[in-house]
Amino acid sequence: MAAARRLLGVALMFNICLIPVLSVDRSNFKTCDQSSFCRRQRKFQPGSSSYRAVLGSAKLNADKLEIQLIDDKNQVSLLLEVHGLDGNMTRIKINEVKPLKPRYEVPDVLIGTPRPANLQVKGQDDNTLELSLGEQGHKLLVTGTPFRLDILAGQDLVLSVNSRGLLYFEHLRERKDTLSAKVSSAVGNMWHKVKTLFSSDSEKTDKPSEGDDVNPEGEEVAKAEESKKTEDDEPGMWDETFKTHTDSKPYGPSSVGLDFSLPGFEHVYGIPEHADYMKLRTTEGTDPYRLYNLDVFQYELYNTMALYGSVPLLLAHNIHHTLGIFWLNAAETWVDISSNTAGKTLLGKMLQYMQGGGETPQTDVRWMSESGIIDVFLLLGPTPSDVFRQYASLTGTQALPPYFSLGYHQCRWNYNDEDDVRNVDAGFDEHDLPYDVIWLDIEHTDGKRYFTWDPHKFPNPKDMLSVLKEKRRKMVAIVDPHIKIDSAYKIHNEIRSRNFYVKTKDGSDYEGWCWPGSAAYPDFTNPEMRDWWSSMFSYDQYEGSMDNMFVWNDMNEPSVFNGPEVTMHKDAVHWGGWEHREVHNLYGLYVQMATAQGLLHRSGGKERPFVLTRAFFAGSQRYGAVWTGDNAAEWDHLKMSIPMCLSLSLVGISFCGADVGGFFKNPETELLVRWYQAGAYQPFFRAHAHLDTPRREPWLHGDDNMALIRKALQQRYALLPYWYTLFYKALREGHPVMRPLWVEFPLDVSTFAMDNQYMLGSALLVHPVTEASARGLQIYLPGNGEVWYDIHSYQKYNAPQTFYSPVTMESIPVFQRGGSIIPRRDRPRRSSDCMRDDPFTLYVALNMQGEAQGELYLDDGHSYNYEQNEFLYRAFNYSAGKLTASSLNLNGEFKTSSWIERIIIIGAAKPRSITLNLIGYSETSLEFEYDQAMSMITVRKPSINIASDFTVTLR
Ligand code: NBV
Repeated sequence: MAAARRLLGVALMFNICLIPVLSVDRSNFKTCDQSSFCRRQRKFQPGSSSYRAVLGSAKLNADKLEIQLIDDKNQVSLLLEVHGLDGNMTRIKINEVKPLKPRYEVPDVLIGTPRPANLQVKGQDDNTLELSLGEQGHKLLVTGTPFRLDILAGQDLVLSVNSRGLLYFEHLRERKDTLSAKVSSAVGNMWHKVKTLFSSDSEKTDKPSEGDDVNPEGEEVAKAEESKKTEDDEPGMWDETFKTHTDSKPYGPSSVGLDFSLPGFEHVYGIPEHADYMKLRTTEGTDPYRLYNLDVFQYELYNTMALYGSVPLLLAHNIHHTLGIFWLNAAETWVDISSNTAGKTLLGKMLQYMQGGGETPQTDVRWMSESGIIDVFLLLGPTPSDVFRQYASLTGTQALPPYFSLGYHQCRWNYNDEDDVRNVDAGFDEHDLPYDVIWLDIEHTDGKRYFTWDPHKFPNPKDMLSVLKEKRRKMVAIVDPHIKIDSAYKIHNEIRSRNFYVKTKDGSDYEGWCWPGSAAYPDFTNPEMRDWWSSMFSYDQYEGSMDNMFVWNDMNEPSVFNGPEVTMHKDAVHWGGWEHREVHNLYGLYVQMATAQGLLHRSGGKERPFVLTRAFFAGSQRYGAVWTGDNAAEWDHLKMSIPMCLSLSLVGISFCGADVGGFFKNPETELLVRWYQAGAYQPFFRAHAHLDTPRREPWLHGDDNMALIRKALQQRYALLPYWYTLFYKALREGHPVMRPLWVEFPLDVSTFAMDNQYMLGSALLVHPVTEASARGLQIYLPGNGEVWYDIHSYQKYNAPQTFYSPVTMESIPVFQRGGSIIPRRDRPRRSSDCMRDDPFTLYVALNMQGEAQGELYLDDGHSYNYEQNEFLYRAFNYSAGKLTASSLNLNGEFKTSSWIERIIIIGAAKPRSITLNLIGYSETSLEFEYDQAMSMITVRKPSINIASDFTVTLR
């Protein structure tokens, strides 16, 4: 039996490595129809809600309104809570009044208890309650029968809840079928038993605490209600089989769902991860967008299938408002989108509008989750940056990356041994290519036992790391969460002896097949397990590791080769007795959280970690970077990297990238070069390739192509100060680093669906070439009365305009916005660390008013000393012929020898003289050159320390 399983595992592994045809095997993954709760909910069509809110039961205390909801079909009652939240948000929770057992509420995603804000009753009639909501004059109307909520901004209705009557709440129940009832014990007793399995003094405060044992009253109520119910059991409610796997569903149906209507909105975004356009499309006639973290082998583009990560945040934008709906639920979730304008052409919509007969465009969103409660945050904006700030106040902001991690990463599956690493590293020097990090994939371990090294291929990891360290470079090694079951493997023995593995429904350690063969899965939902895992990264535990080695978590969906949909069985049991179904989408976040903690602890809390993860959830931004998994060397995959990262950026995950070159298949040289050019302008910049692909280091494609790649790398490195400043702003304000155009131009409807070009911060517009044999491309430069400058030629463009830009293989179309100042470090170096004290060039791009502003953030790039004010945050301001530099935060102080070696002012008239005023010095005149054709001034060697306040005056 064991041998047969092993064989199956090997076969599976081979399949996974060797299938020649590149397309997903859809039959491995459920459609909505095959996921019984999705099928049940979708069958439930819009109409009048059977729920009524008993307004007479309303209890209002300062920031919370509680009302009972009754389902007139079965008399089950639910409790609705509406919370006023500080910062123009509201939270709506719906749960059973007396569930048979506690329902899961997602822990560890919110960074704290959201700050409350007052709710006040403003009016009431028989069927409606009117409340004031937030500081921006929003109103909330609660309608009794049928139950619905409406939110108004002034006179505008911006969001309605349950207006389509799709509130769906499967209350927990005893199984009626007598035969099964004999076999399975009552739900409450079962829960009690499972919990006892996990009870230990290790249980801490974030475990379910209130009412988590059998609720005797609950049983009574349930029994009484049983008689009233007319619901029939449907297939899939008490067990569900998909392919060869049966989900035993010991607690029966438990799904929840709710609809939201967005009148006036035609554009909705977010809910990654899907390999699809940035603007979400209507799912009428297709499957809903699915959020269920899965290892999808050879994923397909342009569809709504689930991928490795999930963030249940949807954004809506129109010229008046930006809103967010954050559905805090970690179970399998599906999201349906419909719209009354879908399918209508722009002309059709315009005609309708001109004839005055048009209905208001509206988007409807329906969320459906397999279990848990309804816990949803409505982020009321009203601007894009308000929504980013609101979401950040709930789930935190992007961790500030160590500076090196914004450089270029060289990866493949696998660098074979220490010599290979040394040679590749030397190749970069030999060919004058900057890079920061070389990566090791699973083959570096001793038989896929993570935290170990293959004794033959990597006998002296510390020597290897030391060589890299001397060159001021780093390494990243992979640590996956599946643990080889091997009694000679320390990590396995320790986890087993501490009882830290996820359990099967029967209480034994859950086992599955993965890279090491038979493997078990640490229960990362257990805080003690996470602490222990973190401790494994200390230098004395992780032998051969050093402080320039960082980590990569793969397969953390979790991937289980022989599990249902290549993941863990939903009836597996976690800490606190919770089923895997409840926590599935959180598992990957916890793996990255524990790993990042480990890297932090190994440095005594001093050094910033770098951890890349494949699976993620809301809040993952706090722990590091995310990549888009196993893409392919195809032009469409290159294109798709932009909307995929934009969608992630919109939901707080700014540190995103796609495998440069494509993971599967072998890119033709043109595609590889174009991918480097695009990747250089995406936040996480790493080349990666499948084990079976030919080597593709930059020097293997001929000198001309290598030169093109070198140029792309150099552009990346020159802009590192700008990238770092953007990441600092993301940390502080929650603004995405890479942004859709509409975020910067929220009134320009023509940008709302654009995802082939984007902004980096507010100053750069990037439109990478993603077509084969491109001769040119259409570029749109937005902004009424604005100007833009090509960053390579300095050519000026008036906006708004769309124009055809001819391209060569050298072209990476990037434009600096008039009105911005960008600091760059233009001297090519070996790695980012080698640039630490390099001088800056300020690129001042004037707008039509002859003005410009910019910022620079600077610190040591690796520690947390910035929290103790060891940083510089500089402001540059150009107006009326004067460039001034001052501090944006006077508390910050950081010693640096970096100086300004050049100031380039673009879009300026020729001055007669340029002088410098530095506090404490007399005025000096500066040398400059003027390029008439480009209206460009180059001020040479002003020789000012970057920390100094100064004024440069043009006369
Ligand atoms: O560890 C091997 C690969 C890795 O290179 C890739 O980046 C991951 O996304 N890993 C997946 C496992 C198997 C892929 C077929």
